[in-house]
Amino acid sequence: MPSKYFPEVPNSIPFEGRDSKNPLAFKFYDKAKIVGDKTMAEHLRFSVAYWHTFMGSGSDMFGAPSFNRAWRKSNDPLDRARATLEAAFEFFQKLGIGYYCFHDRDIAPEGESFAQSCKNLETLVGLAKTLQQETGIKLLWGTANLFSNPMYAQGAATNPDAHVMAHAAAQVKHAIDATHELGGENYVFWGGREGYETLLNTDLKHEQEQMARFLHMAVEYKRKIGFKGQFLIEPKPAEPTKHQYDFDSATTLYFLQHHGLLDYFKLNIEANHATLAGHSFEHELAVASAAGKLGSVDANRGDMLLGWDTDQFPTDLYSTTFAMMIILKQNGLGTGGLNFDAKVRRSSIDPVDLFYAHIGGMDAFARGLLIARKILDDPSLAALMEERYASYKSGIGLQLMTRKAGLEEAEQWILRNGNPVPRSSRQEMLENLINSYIQ
Ligand code: XLS
Ligand code: CA
Ligand code: CA
Repeated sequence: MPSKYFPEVPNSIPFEGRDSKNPLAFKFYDKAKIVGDKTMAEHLRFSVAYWHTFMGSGSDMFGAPSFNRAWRKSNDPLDRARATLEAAFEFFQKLGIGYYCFHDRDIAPEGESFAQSCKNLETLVGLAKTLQQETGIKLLWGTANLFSNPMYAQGAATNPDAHVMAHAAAQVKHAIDATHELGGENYVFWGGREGYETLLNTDLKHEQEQMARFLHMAVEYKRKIGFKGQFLIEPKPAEPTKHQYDFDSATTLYFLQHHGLLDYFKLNIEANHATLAGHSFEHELAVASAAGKLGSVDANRGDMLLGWDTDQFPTDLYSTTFAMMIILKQNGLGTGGLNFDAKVRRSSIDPVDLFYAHIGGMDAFARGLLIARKILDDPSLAALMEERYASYKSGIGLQLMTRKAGLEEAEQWILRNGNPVPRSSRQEMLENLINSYIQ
């Protein structure tokens, strides 16, 4: 593939090790390096988010676009989309990344009519398929943009107007078709505007049931066309609506279970959405994983001083380490991956900044993987955990766990054995242990 859009970047980003000072080299991500039972690339399954990296313009609520991208120049929307796709594949190849993710409206422009939008998408999907075949780069997931068009201002699946819900359904059908055609390994539902601003005009119960029906329709369609990818739901507590229905992992799991959808979905956990919900990233991962439902990750970070969805590239080693500990413990993400749903800052205006950002994110997770593996291999952490819960293995603990003891038996036992003796949680000692591995 010609070096057209990123001429300042070599054909491939090399691994040069931690002492390298080359900003266009990996210091920790060595894709073929074996960690435990898999290569780094197999563990991490990195993906680029099409919307931020190739469609992001640097505009914000206060200012005009600040990025001047060669691939966004043509006045013809379809030509612009083709150039963007070419730039994307040049970027994926040079970076050495295996996957990408898109919204339907990222890769193809919306047309005057729904039929025209579908045609545009089919055209670009055809081109993407050829580029995937030529390069071996794969689609981690596809999704539908059900939030930008003003018709979705009051929701897509949950819109009070059935006409809008029908449009959203038609659009999702087509986005699933596109994902299927490209061999997408997952399909994501992020309910951008599925929530509400005020209860004065919102029948919350009706909207939630409507959302469940919509998801059931998607499950039926998936089965019908034989799409084998994993369906994922991405929780987020707020933004753009005040109250989003998929607030966090726990809320979403309850929703899925309540509506008979749990068997068909896993969760796609985004770090910034976790912190927006008042949780840590690892808490959200742990809740999803404990339910056997951690399917994929949107790897980014928020700014704790700002609190909103800043979608920054991940750099925090504690965060990547804790995330990788959870992912390793559940033996990987299966068909999921680590998708950099992250954007360079508005002032990072050069195309090469996109490389620096991804290299940094990939290195931060590669390092997190290495550290997490060592921590999990250290028997002292597992031994402490084992010991902390050991009292449930026998005696009254075992009776409580097996429901052989109820409230009355517990009362009799306490009367015989007296009050428990407090025991230390060893938190600081454990924090020191983690620090001894962060290097
Ligand atoms: C927005 C979401 C979105 C989803 C895909 O906050 O992160 O980008 O990941 O629709
Ligand atoms: Ca996301
Ligand atoms: Ca986000």
